[in-house]
Amino acid sequence: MKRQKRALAIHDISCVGRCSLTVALPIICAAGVDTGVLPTSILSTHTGGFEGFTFRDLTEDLLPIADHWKTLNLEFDALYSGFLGSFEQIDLIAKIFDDFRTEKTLIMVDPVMADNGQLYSIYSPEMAKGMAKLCSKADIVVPNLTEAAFILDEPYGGEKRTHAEVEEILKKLVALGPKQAVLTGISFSEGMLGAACYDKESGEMSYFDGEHIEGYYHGTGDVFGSALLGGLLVGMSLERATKLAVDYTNKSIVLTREANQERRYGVCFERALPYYIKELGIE
Ligand code: PXL
Repeated sequence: MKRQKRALAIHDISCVGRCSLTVALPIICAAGVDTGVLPTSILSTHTGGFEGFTFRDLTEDLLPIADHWKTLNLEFDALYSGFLGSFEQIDLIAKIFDDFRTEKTLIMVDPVMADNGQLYSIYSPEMAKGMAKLCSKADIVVPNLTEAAFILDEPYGGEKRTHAEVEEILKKLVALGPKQAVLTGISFSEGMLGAACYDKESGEMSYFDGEHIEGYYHGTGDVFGSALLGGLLVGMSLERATKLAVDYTNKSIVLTREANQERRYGVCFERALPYYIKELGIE
């Protein structure tokens, strides 16, 4: 049997509402990867649709946890960051990337901070500058169109885009430092929604989409990013992993619609896991 890979997921724990770690952990594990967690904060629910959520910032815990791992000589095949608990965490996570980076480590940054043209309620515009810095340290970045606009300090132009516009955004993203970029939430044609990926070295750009299901489904960026990472860690190409992440996220949304479930509770990604595992080709 092949050596089992180990990943570290650096996101918040939103106790209810299926996003961040409650999504990343099961999906990356489903790819057969030993997945550790570094929680950036703990919230009773995510911030997108519930009144009165609690929020505990874990900024002070990040380095002591990572320092303990250093004493164990722990190594990771992937470091995957998402929603951060404070502005200060950007520099701390950049340091953790430096401390745990080896030849084999894939560093993936999802600059979780905004959607639909707007920053999430707990973030200020300075977060965008910091996230751009963190993205420069990554091997691969996975923003949605809104986050890409904030990172590149450009106006958000909506989800309907031409291939030429998307190409320009992807090229600007890799110019920040990463080798690869995947842009999500793009609509190239009426009724469709998907993602585009770009590899700086090969110059290859690919686009994948599926039926655009109306309404805002929470946590889908985390489902997408986690599925993408799982695919990359089992050895899929960027194109194959992006296509699988698009299809898996889409299936999860379709199942949520069929179950007639409240969208703020996230998507039924669990029910699409058998499909994901089958497509990964792992036994
Ligand atoms: O899915 C992104 C996300 C993660 N974590 C928290 C959030 C959000 C989006 O709103 O509020 C706490």
